[in-house]
Amino acid sequence: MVKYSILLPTYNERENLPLIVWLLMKHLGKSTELSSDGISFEIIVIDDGSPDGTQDVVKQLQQIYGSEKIVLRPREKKLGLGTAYVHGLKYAKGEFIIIMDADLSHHPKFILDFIRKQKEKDYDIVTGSRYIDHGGVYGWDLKRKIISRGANYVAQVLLRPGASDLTGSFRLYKRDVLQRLVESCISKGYVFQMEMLVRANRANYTLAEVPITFVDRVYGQSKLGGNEIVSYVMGLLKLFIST
Ligand SMILES: Nc1nc2c(ncn2[C@@H]2O[C@H](COP(=O)(O)OP(=O)(O)O)[C@@H](O)[C@H]2O)c(=O)[nH]1
Ligand SMILES: *[C@@H]1O[C@H](CO)[C@@H](O)[C@H](O)[C@H]1NC(C)=O
Ligand SMILES: [Mg+2]
Repeated sequence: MVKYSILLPTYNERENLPLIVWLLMKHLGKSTELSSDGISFEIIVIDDGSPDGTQDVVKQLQQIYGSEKIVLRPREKKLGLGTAYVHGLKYAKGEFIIIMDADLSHHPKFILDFIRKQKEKDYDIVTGSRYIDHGGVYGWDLKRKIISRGANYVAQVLLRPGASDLTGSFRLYKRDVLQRLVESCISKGYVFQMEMLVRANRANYTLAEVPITFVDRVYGQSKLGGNEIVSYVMGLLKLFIST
């Protein structure tokens, strides 16, 4: 049976984690048209020493669901998302890897769409897109919508990446494809997600998109700030020059 490893990077997600895990069980653990007794999957939580006690919550969830299903692979301190994926990948047992945010912005119900799409043509990557039909963003103010759209538009023009949503981070990868891409990527922050797709495009990996709706987090704080925008623009230009 094909196995999927879900990588959940967390930093201060104590409130969100029980709900996201429950939703994952609800949507993947039951019988669907894809599989009569649920999808075979594991959840790998990569927590970067969250001061809010996220890891205690993970341990409680392990009591409920088992430590095979919920795997905790913590790190000492906040080291960033890119290296969190590399770290989680080391322990992943699945043939396919799903990356998603743990803050409920990415709803687990879409994972079945990713899996179904991947099977259609044995795609290397399936990426969630907010910017195709039936996709969307909820809960952002106009300013943040404009920043996100603008960032994506400029990147489309400069990089021609063959994907409509570059800065999103809800994706399914073949395990070895993710491994190779992640090793070749050097960016941080939002540029990292974009670099992954640009390099995938340059390496001719096959990619498909599924629409997702993104809902802004209710609990906790987002990492987007003024610094993020400056480093996005710098990173984008670097990619433009180097790929
Ligand atoms: N392990 C780890 N997770 C992180 C780090 N920064 C953010 N995250 C997690 O990555 C996901 C996306 O982060 P978030 O701040 O919501 O980004 P945004 O949605 O783009 O504003 C969430 O699940 C965070 O908890 C980090 O440095 N290390
Ligand atoms: C990708 O495909 C194009 C067009 O078929 C080809 O010219 C190019 O050499 C390929 N690149 C790689 C890295 O395989
Ligand atoms: Mg978020």
